[in-house]
Amino acid sequence: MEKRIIHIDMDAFYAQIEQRDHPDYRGKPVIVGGRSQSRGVVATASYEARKFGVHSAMPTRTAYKLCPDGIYVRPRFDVYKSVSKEIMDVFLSYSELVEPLSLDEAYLDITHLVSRERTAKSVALNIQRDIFEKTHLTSSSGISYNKYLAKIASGMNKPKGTTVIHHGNVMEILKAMPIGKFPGVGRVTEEKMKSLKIFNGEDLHGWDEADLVREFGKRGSSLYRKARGIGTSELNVDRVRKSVGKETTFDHDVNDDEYILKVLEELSHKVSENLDRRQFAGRVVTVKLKTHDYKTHTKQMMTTNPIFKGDEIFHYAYNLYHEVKEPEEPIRLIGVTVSHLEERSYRNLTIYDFL
Ligand code: DCP
Ligand code: MG
Repeated sequence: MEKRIIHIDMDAFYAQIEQRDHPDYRGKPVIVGGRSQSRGVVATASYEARKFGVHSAMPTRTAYKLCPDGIYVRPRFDVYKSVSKEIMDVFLSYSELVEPLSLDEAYLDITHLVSRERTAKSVALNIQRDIFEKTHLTSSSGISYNKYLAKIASGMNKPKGTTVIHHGNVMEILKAMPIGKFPGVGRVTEEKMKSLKIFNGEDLHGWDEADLVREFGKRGSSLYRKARGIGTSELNVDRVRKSVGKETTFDHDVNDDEYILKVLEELSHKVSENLDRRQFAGRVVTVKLKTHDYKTHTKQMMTTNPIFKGDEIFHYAYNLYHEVKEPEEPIRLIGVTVSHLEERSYRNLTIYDFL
C-alpha cells in the first residue's frame, strides 16, 4: 500500500507559547528575538505581528521599524524544549516512525493506522487535538503520500490547518506554487530560476531533466522529480538519536572563564573532526557542565543551518556557556554535543528551504 505521511508543524511556535504563558500578550503582535535592537534577529513573530511584515530571521531593528508597538520578548528555550518533548510524546503515541525536523515539526508515517474506517486526515486531526489538549497550542498538519508533499501541505492553511495532497490535486497545487516556495529552492536558487524564466511549478515542469541537471547539478534531478510529485516517503527515524559529543573532566574544580572557554573551544573542534569523518552536520548544540556538587546543567540551542565547523560549534557553545554558567559556581566537567544530525550532502539546504 502507498504510504501515508503526516507533517505536523506548530503555529508561530515560540510566539504562541509566549502568548499562552502571558494572557496579556494574546491577540497582540509578539516578536520573539535575540538581544538588542542593534544586533539581534527575529526568531519568530505571532500572526498578529506578521501582518506588519515581521518575520523570522529579520533583524530586530527592522522589526521595530515595522511594528514599533509590538511586544518584544527574549526566547525561553527551556520552555520551548519541554513543549517539544510533550509534542514528541503525542507523536510517539501514534507511531514509532517519527522523524523530527526541528523543535516544532516532524514527519510521521501513519500508514499502519489508515483503514477503510479511518482516513489519514482523521488521524491528523486527532493528533492536532491531542497536542492542543496537552499543551494548549495549535498546530497545522499536512497529509500526503510522500514527505515533501506532506510538508508543503502543512504550510498551505496555517494556522490550525489540516490539508491533504492526493493524486487528484497534486499537479494543480505544484503548478501554481511560486518557485521560491518550492521545496529545495533557497534564495540563491530562486534568483537563478527567475533568471531562467522559471517563476512557478508549472514553468519548472516544462524543463527537461538533463537541462535542469546542467543548470543546477544533482539538485536538478531532484527538482525535476519534485515538479512531478515524486519524492521519498522513507523516514529518517534515528536522526534524533544521532549525536556527537565530547567532554572533559577537570582534575580540580575550576572557575576561570578564560581557561574553561579554551577547553570548550578544543572540544568544539574535536566534535567537528568527528562530524567531518562521518560527513554529518547537526542542528542542535548542547553545552553541559557539572558543578562542584555534581549537579548537571545543560542548555541547548537550535542552529539556523546545519553546522559542522569547529568555529561555528564554538560560537554556539560560547553563548550557551554564558547562559548556563553561574559566575560564582566552580565546575568540574564541561562538554559540548551536536545533535539532530543529517548527512552533509544536504547541508546547504536548511529546513526552511523545503517550505
Ligand atoms: N526559528 C528561529 N529562527 C528562524 C526560524 C525559526 O529561531 N529563522 C524558531 C522560532 C520558531 C520555530 O523555530 O517559532 C519554528 O519555526 P517555524 O519555521 O515552524 O515557524 P513558526 O512555528 O514560528 O511559525 P509557522 O506558523 O509559520 O510554522
Ligand atoms: Mg512552525
